[in-house]
Amino acid sequence: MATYISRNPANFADVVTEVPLATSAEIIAAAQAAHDAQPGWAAVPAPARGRVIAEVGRLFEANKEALARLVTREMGKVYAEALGDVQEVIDTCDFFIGEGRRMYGQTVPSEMPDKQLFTFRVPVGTAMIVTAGNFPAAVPSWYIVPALVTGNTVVWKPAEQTSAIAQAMAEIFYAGGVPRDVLKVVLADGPSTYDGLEASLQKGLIQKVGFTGSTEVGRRLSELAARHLQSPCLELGGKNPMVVMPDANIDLVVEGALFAGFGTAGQRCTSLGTLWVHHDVYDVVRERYVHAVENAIVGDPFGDVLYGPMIDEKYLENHDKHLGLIQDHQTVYGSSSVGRITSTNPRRGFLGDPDAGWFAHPTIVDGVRPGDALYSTETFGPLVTMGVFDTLDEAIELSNGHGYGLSCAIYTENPQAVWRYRQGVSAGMMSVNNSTSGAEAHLPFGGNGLSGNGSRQSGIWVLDQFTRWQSMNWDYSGKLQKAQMDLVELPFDPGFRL
Ligand code: UN1
Repeated sequence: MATYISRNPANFADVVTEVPLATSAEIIAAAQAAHDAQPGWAAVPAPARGRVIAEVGRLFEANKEALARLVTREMGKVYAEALGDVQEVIDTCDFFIGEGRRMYGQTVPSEMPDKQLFTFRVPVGTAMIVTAGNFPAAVPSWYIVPALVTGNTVVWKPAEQTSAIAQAMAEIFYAGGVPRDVLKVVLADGPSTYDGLEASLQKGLIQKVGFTGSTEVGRRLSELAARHLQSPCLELGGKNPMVVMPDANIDLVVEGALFAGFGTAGQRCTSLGTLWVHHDVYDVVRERYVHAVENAIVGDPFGDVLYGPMIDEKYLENHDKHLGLIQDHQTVYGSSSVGRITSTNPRRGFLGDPDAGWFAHPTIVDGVRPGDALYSTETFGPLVTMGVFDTLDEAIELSNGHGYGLSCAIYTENPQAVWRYRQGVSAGMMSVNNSTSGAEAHLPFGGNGLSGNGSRQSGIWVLDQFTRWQSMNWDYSGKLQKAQMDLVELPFDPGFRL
């Protein structure tokens, strides 16, 4: 039996958990159990399901610090961000508590007498949710909470790197009153997950696929779902631009770009990709940004640092690959070196023992332009590219040209620039004078183009992912009335003129 050893990425000696990995047959069995449990769960009155979400939210609140400590220990984001990750679960529960008492449908007038029309939201069935390790608490809750409150059952496949967090989360859901077959957690590798999902779709056990992760895997899962005439909920990569206009508040820019570019070691879907700076303020922004990054403290994520380790070795290897894309016309800033931080490749001010974890130097690559590999590659690590523009139209083109469209930001005091940028940018989410990351739990979250298929999570918008509209007409006239044929028309005078 294959097992996965989940280690603290800031301290390899600390084994957080060792878990058996499910085979595809076990994934199918989980899908079968969740599928069998679905009618019973849908029969629980929606307000009662809402109560369960209320209890779950309270338990996340009561366990916030304990879970956040586990998030930092197993995944490596700094503790303040880990608290935020858990807070986003609480916010999501808060938002959906009331949905059990809402889930509104409409009553609609009929075109015929003695007939009434209605619409109902019905659950899609059983969802298979596959999530990444970078937001191990918040992002799964964006799927699981609305799916459950609307009467679906869920098979959740979290990232192996965050196995202990996933198990702890599941226990909180169960303690809040979610039956065990209503939420199944499977820990598995990619190939078994794909095979298990493929077979489960084939058997009609899964009606919705949700996936947060790379564009490449999203495309494969999308193709698979489409073979079963399903439209998955996808939250994929980004190359999120931050546009700095000449009138921007430079203090805010530096602070925002530091958090957006290097928070979570750059491993957010919403992390800053390229900092596009107007040529009038280019030199000053670069100088101040480089200074801030060079002086930032990296290291122990329980300490007061900008960022901790990469999620695991695979993420660090990926980062190293991206460093290989740096071209001769570009200049590197940000640290005394690049790549892994070790005692022989040190970082000034590092907090802790660099050899014990997967830490990486922060890297700014200056001078990026369209056509460069780094212009269009999502780097998902502590690497920010910088480039210059002259006009807002050019900034819009640069923001869109790589095909991703998740998040973006503009820094300016000029409302005209804000509105023109908003209209022109293809991203699903935009910030004004704020970081590319930091979406709130009740706004639509999602992207376009290479960032997703237009599906949205969070807020009221995710309801369309986990419910389908059913319409009903009720004729109480006692005769067959034919739509579009038995017309009710009042007399009128077409020749009337004043
Ligand atoms: C993600 O990176 O997948 O907006 C989610 C943010 C967070 C969520 C990011 N609230 O950065």
